[in-house]
Amino acid sequence: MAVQTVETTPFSDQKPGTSGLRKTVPDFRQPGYLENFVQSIFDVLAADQRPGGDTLVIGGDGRYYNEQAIQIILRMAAANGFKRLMVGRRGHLSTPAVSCLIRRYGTRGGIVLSASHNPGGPEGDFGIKFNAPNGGPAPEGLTEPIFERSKVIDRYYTLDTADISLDTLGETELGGATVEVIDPVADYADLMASIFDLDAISDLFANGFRMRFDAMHAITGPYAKEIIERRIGAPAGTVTNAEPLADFGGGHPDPNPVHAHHLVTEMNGPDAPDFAAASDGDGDRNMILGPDFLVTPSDSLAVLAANATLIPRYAEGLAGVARSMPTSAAVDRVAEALGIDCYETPTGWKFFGNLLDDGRITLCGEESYGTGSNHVREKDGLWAVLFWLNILAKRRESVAEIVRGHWRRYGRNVYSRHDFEGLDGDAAGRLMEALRAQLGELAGRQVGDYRIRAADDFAYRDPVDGSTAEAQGIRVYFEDGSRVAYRLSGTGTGGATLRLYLERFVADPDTVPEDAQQALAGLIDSAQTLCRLGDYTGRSEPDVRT
Ligand code: VG1
Ligand code: CO
Repeated sequence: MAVQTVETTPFSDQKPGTSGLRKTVPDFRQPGYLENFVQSIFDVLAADQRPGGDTLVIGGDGRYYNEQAIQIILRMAAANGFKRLMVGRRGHLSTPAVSCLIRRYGTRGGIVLSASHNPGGPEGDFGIKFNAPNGGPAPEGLTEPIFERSKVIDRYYTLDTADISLDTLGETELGGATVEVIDPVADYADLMASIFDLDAISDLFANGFRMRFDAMHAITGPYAKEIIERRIGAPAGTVTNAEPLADFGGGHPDPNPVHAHHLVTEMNGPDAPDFAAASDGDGDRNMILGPDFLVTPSDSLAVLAANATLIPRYAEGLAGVARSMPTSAAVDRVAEALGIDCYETPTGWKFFGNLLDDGRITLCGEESYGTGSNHVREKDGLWAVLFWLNILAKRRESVAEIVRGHWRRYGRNVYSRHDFEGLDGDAAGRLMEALRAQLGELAGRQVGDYRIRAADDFAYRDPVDGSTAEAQGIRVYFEDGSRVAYRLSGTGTGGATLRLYLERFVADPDTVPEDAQQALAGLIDSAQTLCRLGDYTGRSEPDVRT
């Protein structure tokens, strides 16, 4: 089968953001758009001498355009000389499952098709991300050359062949490559069984424990059905909205109190189960709830770290932990008590990769409902849910008892993130630039009830390879130990989103209202005043509070 060389012209907008290239479906359907980006990846890999085989893992979250994109990528990968292409049945693979497969089979890497928590459909969002041989999102040392290549690309390679069926397991030849359609769930489910005490969790359910897992019609449905219902034996119906749909059933596959509101309502109702959880479009995020109780992601990371030795895989303890800059310092307090290192990294999972590879950390997480460990190199939604289930099976306390007990022991980092969406991009940029311009003069300034102690623009130097990342968000520290941070989102496809991260430490949790918005009211005012939010954006109410 002859390789075709197709002439193309570059697109100027293929710079990867926080998590790969995210654009709308119509953007991706422009002739050559997907092809240019994929060929840019392959050209950089061809020039790159890092180890890795001739095998590539390919899969996505099942959203609209998933399968068409995979057919294009399969032909291009074969034309570019890959020998083995592992694809999930129907083109389905969760992001953590791709990471698991790359590591288990030692492949050259993988391609994930997803726009994660962004809505799908013909007018919705799509995305593509390359994962390196360690299983993790490509670091900037790879994404920058890919972007540079995309600016000058003038040809791509493909085959003139029909689509191949992805519906049945097995192998098909494709122009010198073997396409292997695999069960998307099996390897991942085996990995989970090797980490957690599934028998203890089965026993919990046998004693009447009730749970709701909401897959939000995204990719985790089949994974949760297999692990929670079949292997653990939770009652049928524990996993809801389990069928992955191209438009996520019209929903917004973002597990937070706004987009998973029905779950919050159920957990506040009279017949609430003991535990509830949800995951996002591509299965790497998690939301954890108990009856009348929502666990913030920052607290969740701290609780997992403090209870890690209850889990078989982490029984020997943790090497260290890491959190992204905007994430609360709750886990820092646990690390201090355990006498282990705690790293603060820029937003985005790619920054945890070196710390995990180098054995410096075992657990890490972000405030955006992402938690993970060294078992893969992505955040992992279902893993976090199983971690909580394992803790609950061992401690036999409620979710709220565990978190309130944690606060009493370590103090509470009261936390919230406020998102202002759909802003004019220029106005949002000016707001950030104005803040940056005054960083040197902020110390000592009184803003409302709060006096500023220090402020900076977060810059990171990777302790393993020395690479640097500048301008990762503005941090403002106050005299009482509170902190606010300001960042623009790097995952959206329309307008700008300003994220305001608010954190206040209280040694005694009983001295503040349990509701974070109430406990943070004064800080919220000061944070908005300091950045002159109203002047730049005309806004004072966020679209989403998490
Ligand atoms: C958001 C989150 C960030 C996360 C990223 C990818 O990025 O804030 O913590 O790593 O999404 O998550 P941003 O730039 O919009 O703040 V996923 O689940 O979309 O891959
Ligand atoms: Co995601």
